Amino acid sequence: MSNHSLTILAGKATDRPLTTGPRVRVSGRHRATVDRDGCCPGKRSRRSPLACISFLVALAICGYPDEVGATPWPELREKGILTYAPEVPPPIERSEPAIVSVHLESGRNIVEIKPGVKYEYWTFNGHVPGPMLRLRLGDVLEIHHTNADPKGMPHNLDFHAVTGPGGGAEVTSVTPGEERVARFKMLHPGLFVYHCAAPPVTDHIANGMYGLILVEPEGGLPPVDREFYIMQSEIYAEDPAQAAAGPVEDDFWGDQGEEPLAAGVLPFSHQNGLLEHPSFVFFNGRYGALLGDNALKASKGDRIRIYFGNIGPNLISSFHLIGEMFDQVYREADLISPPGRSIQTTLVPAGGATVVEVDLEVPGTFVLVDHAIFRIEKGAIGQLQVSGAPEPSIYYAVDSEAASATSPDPEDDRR
Ligand SMILES: [Cu+2]
Repeated sequence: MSNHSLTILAGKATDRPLTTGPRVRVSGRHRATVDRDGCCPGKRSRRSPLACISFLVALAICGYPDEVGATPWPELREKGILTYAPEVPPPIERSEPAIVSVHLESGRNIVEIKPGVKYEYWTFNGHVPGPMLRLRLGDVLEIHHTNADPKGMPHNLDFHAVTGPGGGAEVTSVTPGEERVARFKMLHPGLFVYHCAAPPVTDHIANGMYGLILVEPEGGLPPVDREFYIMQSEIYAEDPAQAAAGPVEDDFWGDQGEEPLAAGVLPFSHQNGLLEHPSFVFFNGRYGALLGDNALKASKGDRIRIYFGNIGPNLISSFHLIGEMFDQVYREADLISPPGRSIQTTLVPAGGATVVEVDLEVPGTFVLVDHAIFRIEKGAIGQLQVSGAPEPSIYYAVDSEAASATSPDPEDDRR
């Protein structure tokens, strides 16, 4: 007895006819139909030939045994702790590998992403970013994936921590009402992104379906005082002027033909994604998620660790903490090699992550940014509030009288 799955890949034509299997309905942009002759007929009559040819197409009939009798699964079994940004699951105390069971549900949620601006996110467990998972090298992630998408769209899970086709996407694809369960052994330590990879993967990522999974190395990570989860992302919304001018012709898909949204909800723009022209760049899914009352909080003397992911979908992040150096940077979230030290700004690729540690010697408010600095005006800004007594030996404002008494005449410097 085996299951079968259909995989549709965007951007590449196949010379193989789709001769196996029944007529299949897929999400591809987002209601296209693929049938036995390999065409994409029907709904998208206005789709450009380029899009029709290049959309899709590989049909993979894969057998996955229902039982893997001889597989030596870990004897320990536990329920994974899921947390939502900026919270991080606690360090793993056990030294033996375990089967870690986690339930993720795909869905939608209309969120006020900026005061007065609403956006319909596609979500895992109702949140953007999705929950953070924490395992240890050698653990087996047992993922239970269900789908509650009210618009009937299939979704799946591509974990960058998973070794195997699609990072698990092939065996976790579900339509509403279904549940699929898969087990993946963690072979590499690191901090990894996960995302939905259902076609078109561009839209599923851009609309919010992503999160982080940490796989601790053997022996765990050094203890720190506080840990935080931050995810950078872009939103590609339709410009109001574009919307007023009528339907947008998309360079790839032709007529976008998006489903209507509730009044006051900002429409997604695939075309602006193609142009790499984001409307917003956020930390943790919305403007102000890390500002004011939502700022990260720590105390003078703490060592903090930030798990920072960048899902893109297009931009590379220049992650920087104003007024501090990263004492340690696990570059590109490599938790095996010795970390870099005393680094001001670190690059985080789209679909990548980093882990940084900072010793907080001085109190005050520190600002997190993508140092591609115009992006702060698009939302890529947060705060870290550090409490504690002043530390004048490190940071001290010398008043003007004292300065004149103790410093050389400033005019000297101008001669
Ligand atoms: Cu999806």
